[in-house]
Amino acid sequence: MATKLIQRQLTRRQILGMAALQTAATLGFTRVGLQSARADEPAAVESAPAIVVGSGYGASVAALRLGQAGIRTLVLEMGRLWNTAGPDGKVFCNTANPDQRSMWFRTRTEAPLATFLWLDVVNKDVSPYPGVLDRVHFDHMSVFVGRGVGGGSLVNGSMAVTPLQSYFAEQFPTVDTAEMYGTYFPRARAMLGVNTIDPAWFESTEWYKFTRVSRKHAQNTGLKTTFVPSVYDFGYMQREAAGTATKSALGQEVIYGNNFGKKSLDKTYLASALGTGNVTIHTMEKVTGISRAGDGSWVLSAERIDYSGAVVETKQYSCTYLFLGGGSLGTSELLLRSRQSGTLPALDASVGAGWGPNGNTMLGRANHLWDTVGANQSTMPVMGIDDWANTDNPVFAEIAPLPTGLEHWVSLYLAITKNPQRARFSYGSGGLSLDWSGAQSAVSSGMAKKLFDRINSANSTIYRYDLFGSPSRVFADDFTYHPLGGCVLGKATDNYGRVKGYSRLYVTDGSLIPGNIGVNPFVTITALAERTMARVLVEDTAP
Ligand code: FAE
Repeated sequence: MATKLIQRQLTRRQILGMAALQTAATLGFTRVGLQSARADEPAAVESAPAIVVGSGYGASVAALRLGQAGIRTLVLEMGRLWNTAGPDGKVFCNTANPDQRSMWFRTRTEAPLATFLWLDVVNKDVSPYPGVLDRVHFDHMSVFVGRGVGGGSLVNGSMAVTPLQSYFAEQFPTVDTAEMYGTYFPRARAMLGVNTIDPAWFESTEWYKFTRVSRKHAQNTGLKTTFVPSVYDFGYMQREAAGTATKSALGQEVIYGNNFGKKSLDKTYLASALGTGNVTIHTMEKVTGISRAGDGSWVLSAERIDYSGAVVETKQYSCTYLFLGGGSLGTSELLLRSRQSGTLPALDASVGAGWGPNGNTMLGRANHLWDTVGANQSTMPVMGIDDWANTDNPVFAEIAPLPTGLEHWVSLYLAITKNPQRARFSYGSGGLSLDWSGAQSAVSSGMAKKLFDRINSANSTIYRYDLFGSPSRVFADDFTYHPLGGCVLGKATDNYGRVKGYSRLYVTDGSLIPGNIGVNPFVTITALAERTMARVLVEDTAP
C-alpha cells in the first residue's frame, strides 16, 4: 500500500517535472525548475548547496538523487532545452533533411557516413545554431556528443546494454561486482525505462529486415548474435509501423534527435529530478573554470551564450558540493583547464589519462543483389554480433541501420573492439588536445577486419568502399560515439568518484570508465553514478 502510494507520488512528481520542462520551453526560459516556471521568481540562483555540471547520464543521476535527498541543486548545461517545435511543427529534424537544429554551431552537417556511392549527398549546409549533435575534432580522432538538456540521450541509438560481468570486473577491479549487478545495474535499467523488442514482431516486420539479413550472415559464419535492450519504446514503434502513431524511429530520426518514442533523460531522470522541487536547470551556460574559496566552497565561472553563440553574460556560482557530469570531454577539459590556470593544483597526475574510444569502428558490407536489406529501416539497433568470448579477437558488433528510404544492399555495423590502446588529454593555449594516434585507431579497425573478413568469406561478400569519404576507405576508425576515460575511477578519483586532492568534488560521468567497456556505455555510466550517489549521500552530506 505504502509502496503504491510512493510510486503514485513519484509518477505525479515526474509529471510535474515534465510540465516544468514544457512550460519553460514554451516561455523560452533558460532556467527550468518547478519554482522557476513562476513569473515572480527572482533572478538567477547564484549559489546552491549542490551544483551539477552537464545534464547527461551521470549528471542526471546526481541531480535526481540530490533532489530526492532534499538538497537544493542547480544543473548547468551548455546546450539548449529541446522541447519547442520549430516552424515544421517538430522539435528535432531528421537525418534525411537536417537543418540548423542538427549540429552544434556548424555551417555544414558532419554525419558519421560521409558519402554514398562516393557522392557528397549525405551532408547538408546549415546555419550556425546550438544544434543537438556536436562532433569535436582532435588530431586523429573525432568524438560525437549530444548537446542539450539530456546530453547524449538526445542523440544516441538507445541501445541499453549491460556489460559482461567478467569484463566489468576486469575494467573495475576495485568495484564490488555483485553489488553492481545485484543493485545498481537493475536500478539504472528500471529508471532508464529499458525494454526489449517483441521477438515475434522482430521476425515479421519489414523495418528489421536489415537486421535479419546481418544475423543470417553471422550465423553462416558460425557467429553468435544477441538481442540488445533499448530505451526506445517498442510499443510505440509497433504503433508507428501500424500507422497509428507519428513516425520517429521509423521516420529516419535518431542522431539529430527523436521527436517521439525515445525515453531520453528529460523524460526519465531529469523529469523526476525536477519533480522533487529541489532541482533547477540553467541552459545555454558553459562552465569554464573551477576554484576553491577560502571558506572551502566551490566557485564556478560560467558563460551564458545566446542562439548565435555570442557570450551574453559571464556568471559566477558557488556551492558546497560539486558534481561533474560534462562527459569524458567536458569533465576532462574542465579539470585540466582549472589545473592549468592554477586554481586546482592538487589534482592527481592521472587526470586526463586513460582515454579510449571504446574500440569503435564503423564499416559497411555489400550484399548480393538477392539479399535485399529493405528500403524501410528502423533507426534503432536491436541486435549485436557477439564474438567477445573469442580471446584472440574480442569484438561486439552492433548491427546498425542505414535508413535512406531506398534499397541499397548495405549491411552497416558499429564494431566495439577490445582495443587496449589509451590516450591522454592535455590543456594548453589551443584548448583541449588528445594524443590519440592513427596507429592506435588501426588496432580497432584491424580487429574489426579480422571478424568481418570471416563474415565476408563465409557469405562470398565484400566491403563497401563508398561510405566514408576517401576513395577506398572501408573502416571508419577515426571517430567514436563512445568517449570514455580522462578521470578514471580509482586513479584520478577514489573508488566512488571523489576527485583525489579535493573534498566535496565528484565525477559521475563517462570519464570514470577506463577507455573501454565492451558494449555501448550509457547503462554502465548510469549504474556507476547510482553507486556514487548512494555512497556520497550517506557518507559526505550527513549533518
Ligand atoms: P553526456 O551524455 O555526454 O552529457 C554531457 C553533457 O554535459 C552534455 O549535455 C554537454 O553539453 C554538457 N557539458 C559538457 N561540458 C559542459 C560545461 N563545461 N558546462 C556545461 N555543460 C557542459 O555525458 N551509448 C549507448 O549506451 N547506447 C547507444 O545506443 C549509443 N548510441 C550513441 C549514438 C550517438 C550518435 C552518440 C553521440 C552517442 C551514443 N552513445 C550510446 C553514447 C552515449 O550517449 C554516451 O556514452 C553518454 O551520453 C555519455 O554520458 P555522460 O554522462 O558521460
